Amino acid sequence: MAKTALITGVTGQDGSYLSEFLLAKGYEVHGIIRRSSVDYRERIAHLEGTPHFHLHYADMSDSMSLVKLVGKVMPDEIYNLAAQSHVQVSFDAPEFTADVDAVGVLRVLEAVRTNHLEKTCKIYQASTSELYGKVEEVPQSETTPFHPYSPYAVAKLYGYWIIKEYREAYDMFCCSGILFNHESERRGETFVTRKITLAAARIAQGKQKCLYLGNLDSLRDWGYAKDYVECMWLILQHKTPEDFVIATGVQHSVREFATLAFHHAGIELRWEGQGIEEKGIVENLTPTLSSREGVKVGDVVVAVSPDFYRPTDVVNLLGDPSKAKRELGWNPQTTSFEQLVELMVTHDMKKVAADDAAAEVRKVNLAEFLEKGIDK
Ligand code: NAP
Ligand code: F7E
Repeated sequence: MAKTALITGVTGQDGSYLSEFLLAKGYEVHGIIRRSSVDYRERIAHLEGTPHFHLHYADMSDSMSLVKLVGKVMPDEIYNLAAQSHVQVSFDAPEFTADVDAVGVLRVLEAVRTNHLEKTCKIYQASTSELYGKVEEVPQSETTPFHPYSPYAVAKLYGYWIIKEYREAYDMFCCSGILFNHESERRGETFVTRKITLAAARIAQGKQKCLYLGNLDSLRDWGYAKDYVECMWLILQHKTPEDFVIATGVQHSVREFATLAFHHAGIELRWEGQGIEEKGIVENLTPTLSSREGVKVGDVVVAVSPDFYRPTDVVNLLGDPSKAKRELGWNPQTTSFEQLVELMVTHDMKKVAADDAAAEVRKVNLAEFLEKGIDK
């Protein structure tokens, strides 16, 4: 019989890839959506209306909605991906972040117990490398001590421990995947990688002058989200409920990401200055770009702004994926850093060009509208 999965955070980057992955495996997939003034859900629009994919209104801050939904769907597996997932935003909205990212996990666990599903329903919790925060060792593994360094990380630490507690107290199959940063063409546009790939595409196409970033020295272990959702599933298929670090084991700086992204957009950068004064300057352009209006050799296309510095920042993340490799048979190198950057830039070059085409159509429509005076 087909298994039934319930995904919280189905509209997010990971939720959309996980839905595709589970549908391909023959699952009946249910996802939680919350009321928004905008009805279009970009990442899952292509799945809506297809058989075996079902959406329900609920909210991580509303226990009753979760209890009722779990009772209705009776899932074999729950993937708890819903979160206020932006670290910088967690400094601006710490209480909301705690409610959704910490207490929300407890609400899911209690919804399962209230419906007496604790012996049949497995739960995956979206934990994070941010738990290591102000790191106490490099690389970080399942045994590295935690030192959370943002309201987001502190909330996620509660989620990690409450999952462990329910596993031991009630013998539930619930586990945390401690995932390091994973990116994609569907990554939110204010996370640093996507901010860079979109800006590189816009600058290359003469639509933006300069990209402003924060800490260029920050180091991350960046993987591809599509590869990582497979691990979420593998963790729940493992014979015993355990926590796993999911990472590539390769580290790069924000500056290196930007250099490579601009390269794929046709712009070679050189870096000058230090700290807040550092600049990314155009050293060279590919021949197709040099004929374009806008960007030219010598332009400053990357600058540092204090607006993007955090009160406390996590600056040295590097994961050790040995356990996942050994026990789940997962390959952390499926998509390399170089391939990841290239695929994101290729996607965004097309997106920026298509957005322009769409804007042109809107302009024509607007011109027609004004000419015909439709509202008069
Ligand atoms: P994302 O794109 O920001 O998606 C977050 C999802 O949570 C969205 O579907 C969002 O719904 C939903 N959500 C937020 N608040 C909610 C609420 N109150 N009730 C119901 N749903 C709510 O995040 P992601 O990158 O896919 O990450 C998935 C999970 O993994 C998150 O828990 C994140 O913290 C964690 N994580 C991510 C990474 C990474 O590098 N991507 C690494 C480690 C851990 P809306 O669309 O309505 O906003
Ligand atoms: O920042 C630095 C910033 O916002 C990465 C979430 O998915 O991964 C993500 O959290 C680094 C930080 O991701 C800018 O200071 C420099 O050191 O892309 P990010 P994050 O904070 O690592 C973890 C694993 C999660 O769990 C989270 O849910 O880049 N940085 N300049 C910048 N960051 C941003 N956003 N914008 C900048 O302009």
